[in-house]
Amino acid sequence: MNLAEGESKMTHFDLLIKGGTVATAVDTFAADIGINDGKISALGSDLQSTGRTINAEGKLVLPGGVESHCHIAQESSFGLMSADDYESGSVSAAFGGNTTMIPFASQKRGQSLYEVLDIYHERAASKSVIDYSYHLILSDPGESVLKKELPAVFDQGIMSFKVFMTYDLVKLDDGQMLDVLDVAREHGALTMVHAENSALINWVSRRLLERGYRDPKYHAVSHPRAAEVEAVQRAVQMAEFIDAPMLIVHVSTEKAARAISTARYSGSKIFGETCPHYLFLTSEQMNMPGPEAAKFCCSPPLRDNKTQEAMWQALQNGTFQLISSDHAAYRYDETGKLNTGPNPTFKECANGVPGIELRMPLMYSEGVRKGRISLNQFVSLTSTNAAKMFGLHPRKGTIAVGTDADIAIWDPDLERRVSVEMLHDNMNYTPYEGFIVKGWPTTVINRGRVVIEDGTLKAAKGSGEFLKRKPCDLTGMPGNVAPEFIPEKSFNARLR
Ligand code: DUC
Ligand code: ZN
Ligand code: ZN
Repeated sequence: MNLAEGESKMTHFDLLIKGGTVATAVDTFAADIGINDGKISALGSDLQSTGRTINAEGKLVLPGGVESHCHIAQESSFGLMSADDYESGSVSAAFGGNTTMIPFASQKRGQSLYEVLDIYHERAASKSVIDYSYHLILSDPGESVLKKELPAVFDQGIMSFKVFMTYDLVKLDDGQMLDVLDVAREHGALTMVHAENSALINWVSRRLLERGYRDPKYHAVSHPRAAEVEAVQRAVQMAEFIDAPMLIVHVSTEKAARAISTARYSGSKIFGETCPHYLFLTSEQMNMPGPEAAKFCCSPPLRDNKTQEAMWQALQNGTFQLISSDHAAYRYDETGKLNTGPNPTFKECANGVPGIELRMPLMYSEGVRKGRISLNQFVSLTSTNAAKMFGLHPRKGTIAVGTDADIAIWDPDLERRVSVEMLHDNMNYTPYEGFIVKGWPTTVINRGRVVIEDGTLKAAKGSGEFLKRKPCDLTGMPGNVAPEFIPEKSFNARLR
């Protein structure tokens, strides 16, 4: 139809986002976005609608964040419940620009995976305001788990799981690691690894305690870099041997990053993630007497300024595909960090720092605004790559016709000073108190539903949906494989 001058084509969209600058993992362009039935139904210029229109002039219109590493309504290995449930955790995530989160469903030893999933469905379904899935934490991969339960869980669309090489109550030995990698390979699932050498940490910890170094600030000393580097190297060898993809989570050292990059350069499917606390905090912050340093205890621990630079480089050059919050929130009181008493040793304080709401604003402010990463890298690191790796792409993680209308509208010039009061998690401190952050999401839309607007929660609890995921899609992941390299045939390939 040809329109006469001054006449515009009026269509109905349930929601129209007009006049913004859209960015995906690859492109930045001006476009209006028409949304119908929860999906993006049109991208174009000068779209007109009889339905509701949101003016996005001067704003960035980005895919909603996919937060793929957070601990929500989850007990630690010692049985301590995290501060955030699926309501406060998802609300906080949404205020931070996320429209999907993938927390953990954690198996206690002796527990069947079916029971684990029943528990977490119960915790999530009536509470989450954004879409969600889980990664399993596997602590007891016996025969029934490997042969029956894990494949059944994959059939339910839970295509990833995490294993620990440390923490006495959850860790797997190398043989168990090989067992689970083998099952993962067969089903196209992704194994996430907490890589720290358990014996090394226990060895150092015992000596520290014997010599009277008890305070939480020694936590960082008790988890030396060598513990991470050795475990990452071992995990990588196991993944290469089985020929299974592996994601090393919360990488905190330069040498571990290099091990990942070298492995991928050799053609292996090894991927890496780091977290905002390794970019913005250092162990110097723990240099205080008494229990307060417990606020910064996390594993792997905070490092130093030089390592921060190495972590930025690994994000810039494609060694890491993800920046995730590892939100593991324990309040600074007797329900959390001080649950064993007012003066915990570094061994007793719960591990983890909060950060689900600040992950993307910090990365935008310090990454994009300061020229460390491009806007498109920001989108891939916070949304698209996670959607791909965890089997949600293209439904999630991008802006295109036919995808879920999961969109965060950002005011790139809004500047705010971080304080615990402004955040929506269930915490009584933030390690980022006082940080000046420029660039915040102001409207957040999940499947066409406005979840956050004008600083207010608009979505009902329980309105987020459980997402059945596909096998992980590792095509097109940023990588650095040498073109002439011919990898040795894997163990499994040799048997074929
Ligand atoms: N380390 C973990 O492995 N999980 C939760 C938080 C932390 O610090
Ligand atoms: Zn971990
Ligand atoms: Zn974690």
